[in-house]
Amino acid sequence: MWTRWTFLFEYNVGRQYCSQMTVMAVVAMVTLAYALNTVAADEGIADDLAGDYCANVGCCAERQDDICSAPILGTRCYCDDFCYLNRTGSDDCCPDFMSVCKGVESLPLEPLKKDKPKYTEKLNCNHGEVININCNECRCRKIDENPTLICNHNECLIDSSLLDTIRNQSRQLGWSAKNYSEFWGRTYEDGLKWRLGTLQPPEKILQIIPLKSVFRRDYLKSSFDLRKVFGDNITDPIDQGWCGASWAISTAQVTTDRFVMMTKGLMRDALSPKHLLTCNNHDQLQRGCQGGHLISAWNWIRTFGLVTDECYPWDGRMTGCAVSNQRSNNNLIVSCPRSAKTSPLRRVGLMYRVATEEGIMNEIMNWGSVQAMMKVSKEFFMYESGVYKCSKLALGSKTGYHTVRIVGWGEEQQNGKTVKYWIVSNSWGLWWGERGYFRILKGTNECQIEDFVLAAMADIGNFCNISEQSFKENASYTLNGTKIEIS
Ligand SMILES: *[C@@H]1O[C@H](CO)[C@@H](O)[C@H](O)[C@H]1NC(C)=O
Ligand SMILES: *[C@@H]1O[C@H](CO)[C@@H](O)[C@H](O)[C@H]1NC(C)=O
Ligand SMILES: *[C@@H]1O[C@H](CO)[C@@H](O)[C@H](O)[C@H]1NC(C)=O
Ligand SMILES: *[C@@H]1O[C@H](CO)[C@@H](O)[C@H](O)[C@H]1NC(C)=O
Ligand SMILES: *[C@@H]1O[C@H](CO)[C@@H](O)[C@H](O)[C@H]1NC(C)=O
Ligand SMILES: *[C@@H]1O[C@H](CO)[C@@H](O)[C@H](O)[C@H]1NC(C)=O
Ligand SMILES: CC(=O)N[C@H]1CO[C@H](CO)[C@@H](O)[C@@H]1O
Repeated sequence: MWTRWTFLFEYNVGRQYCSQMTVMAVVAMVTLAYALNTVAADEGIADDLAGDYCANVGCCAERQDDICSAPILGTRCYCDDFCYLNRTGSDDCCPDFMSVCKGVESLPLEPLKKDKPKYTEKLNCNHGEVININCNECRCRKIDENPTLICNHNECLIDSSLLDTIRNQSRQLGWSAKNYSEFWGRTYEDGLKWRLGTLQPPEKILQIIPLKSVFRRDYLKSSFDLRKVFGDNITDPIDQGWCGASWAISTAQVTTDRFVMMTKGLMRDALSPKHLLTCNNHDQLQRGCQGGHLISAWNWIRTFGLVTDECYPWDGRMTGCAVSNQRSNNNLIVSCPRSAKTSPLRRVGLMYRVATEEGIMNEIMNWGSVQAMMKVSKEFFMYESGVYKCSKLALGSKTGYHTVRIVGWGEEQQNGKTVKYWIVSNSWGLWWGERGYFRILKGTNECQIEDFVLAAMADIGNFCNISEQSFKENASYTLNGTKIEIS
């Protein structure tokens, strides 16, 4: 509900031009109808969004209560010079103010998500000049003979004022924020679309009954880090680039880690997220760089398998599937794209869900990293270091689903208190966060990170002779009340 109202609000403050109003009104109406369920979709446009404002109420030089103003979406808009000269107040001009009162030609009708022009504070500019302010393009136009900068007002991925706030409060927050040059100049919309990439699972899937793991509490240490146990054999965070592939990267990397762990480092080739990204689309549900479902990804590795990253390397791009679906040698080997080499196909068993703080810890300690879905909001993109908490700083801005890889946990002292955290690999490259990783508060389901945690056993089939003893020992899971033997 909240996000819908915010959405509405966005269009409400962006109502500068008549030409765009029609589109906005339709969007606002759809949103309203959706949110309140009260307005029939075909009843058209709300009365106060219907059209002429200043054309009806007239234009004024000064603000006078109830003159030169009109009701709009639960508030009032104005047709006086005050509405755009008073830059400290809210921007409250009527949609047709510029065209009716100032005689400025309307901008051509454009798709909504593109330009939503707005005035900025900066008034001095050279006529015709085009400059970029963060993620917005501004053009200098003459209005009343005054050169005025007219800008888009996209929400930017690096939000300067949010950055300031976090920097000022980083001691209390326990984490710090950074202006990443890779993110500067990009819109928040781009961030949500191309830097995340996990399609929200249906309710039924979210409620998969988690495995009951059997473990001894005193066996769980207060800190554990797969990177310390396996060193370089735990693969570094990959940079997904501007491709919503967190679903593929996290699944491939968790699978890799599990092979490393369960074969004690014998099978340590990084597996190919590109293989998953480009080939796991036969069911039309996966959308490549526009996101994917985790369940489908795991099923695909279970039934087909993954080649190594060396065989089909990551390049951050969606292309056609370049791995043949012809398997040879007892279904375990395929040829690599554009080379004479072959690669083994690594597979996993059935995917399962892990729940509770201790259950997740036990899982990682025994079997390797796990995959976790999380709800990401704007401030997360700016995380630099420390123990991240899903703060309320960006409340009201849109959120998106992302998938990451939990590789361990630990604790540290903050202002005299012990703070427990997860150690998590992101997929934005080594330049982001703590060398590609971040830490996040543990045990409090921050950003829903403990809600939907998935894993699968590596199918180490013909390697059982090596690690059979070690991996049979603790294989006492029960699924939905039924004991599962791992063999
Ligand atoms: C600007 O508008 C706001 C809100 O309408 C008002 O509180 C403020 O006093 C105005 N500022 C100036 C300089 O007139
Ligand atoms: C942050 O702190 C600086 C200096 O103390 C101050 O000027 C600025 O207004 C603060 N910004 C925010 C958003 O709190
Ligand atoms: C962020 O970094 C870019 C360069 O990468 C710089 O141009 C911009 O001014 C910085 N913004 C803030 C708010 O520090
Ligand atoms: C990690 O890989 C190296 C080879 O690159 C190997 O020599 C080493 O034993 C492995 N370490 C662990 C802890 O498995
Ligand atoms: C385990 O089995 C694999 C494949 O069958 C074989 O290549 C390997 O030599 C065996 N290892 C041991 C220690 O027996
Ligand atoms: C779990 O058990 C319940 C009741 O015994 C059954 O209805 C359900 O289908 C089972 N779910 C799975 C995934 O096996
Ligand atoms: C191979 C392995 O991790 N074995 C562990 C099984 O669990 C017991 C305690 O429950 C550990 O002592 C073993 O090291």
